[in-house]
Amino acid sequence: MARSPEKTSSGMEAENIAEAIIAGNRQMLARAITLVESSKEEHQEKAHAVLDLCLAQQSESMVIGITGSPGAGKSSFIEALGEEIIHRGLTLAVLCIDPSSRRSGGSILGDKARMEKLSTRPEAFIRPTPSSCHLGGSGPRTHETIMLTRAAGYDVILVETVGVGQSEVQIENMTDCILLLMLPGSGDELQGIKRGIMEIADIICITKTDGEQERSASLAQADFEAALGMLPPKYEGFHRKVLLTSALKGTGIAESWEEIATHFSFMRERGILESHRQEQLFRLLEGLVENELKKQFHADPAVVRRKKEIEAAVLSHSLSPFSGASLLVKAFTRRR
Ligand SMILES: Nc1nc2c(ncn2[C@@H]2O[C@H](COP(=O)(O)OP(=O)(O)O)[C@@H](O)[C@H]2O)c(=O)[nH]1
Ligand SMILES: [Mg+2]
Repeated sequence: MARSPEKTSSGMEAENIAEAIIAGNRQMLARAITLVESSKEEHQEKAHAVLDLCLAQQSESMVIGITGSPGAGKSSFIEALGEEIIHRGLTLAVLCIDPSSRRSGGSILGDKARMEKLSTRPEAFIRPTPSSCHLGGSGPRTHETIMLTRAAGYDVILVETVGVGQSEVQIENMTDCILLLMLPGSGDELQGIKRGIMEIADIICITKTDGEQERSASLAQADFEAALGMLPPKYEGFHRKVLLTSALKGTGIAESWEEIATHFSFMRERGILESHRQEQLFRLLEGLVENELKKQFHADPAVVRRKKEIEAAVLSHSLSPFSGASLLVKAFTRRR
């Protein structure tokens, strides 16, 4: 497709940016992600041009979500797992989209410190929390960031995210495999776990099973296994495991990687990986169209003009919500 050469702030053309990303230039990847995260329209246009050019180069990256409550030990686990991944001769990108990191401010630094070893590795690319990250997990920008990172050819992409609120669906929509990290706890504490997050997890890792926690860990393991047993299987024929890990001692980390690899083999053999990715693209397309339509609808002058009056009519029971919605949509579409 012929494109007019759109310039970035630094004057580079989309073609050159995409080429550099595909060639493995990390600075360019980081800059392209910043472009993607920018809310300026000209940056968005440029970002989309780069993304289109990167589409032909999507590598077979394993996209893995690492989710769990703040403080569950995600960043520390990623540091340990990252070392294991590199040790096995693979390259790795880490995308941190933990909204709690942004809220607590200081913990972005904390994350960097926690991934200190990993961030000095030439095999690893670390991207901390984007400034545009909103509560509820990752927005559509994460999809774009993952696409750019895949074009850069990383074997493994780890996405750190807090499993809160609506974000479960989003995590599922952009990863191939989900690890749920849980602190050792049993009985009553299990009650607090959201069913939704347990349902989407492919592997559960109980973290910090060292020191004082070592004794309660196997009890927690049995409890989590029982809890999983009560849920329908995520994939027929795949038994979801509960592993005991400690980033501090380095235990259970190699085992976690092996379980991830087993899960990917399972998905590849059954054709699930491909169909899951196809479904993700389909849902992304649908979601983006819906978002854009919503935006246009709410910004439409005719809608804005009539909205208050129709809302008031609905609230005072003089108009049904059905007729009200129909009138508003008509006000929107008649202008087109
Ligand atoms: N004892 C112990 N502490 C850990 C372990 N992993 C993380 N921590 C501590 O738990 C706290 C939260 O860890 P962090 O990785 O930032 O959790 P995140 O918020 O889920 O990313 C930090 O103080 C870590 O030092 C572990 O394996 N053992
Ligand atoms: Mg963290």
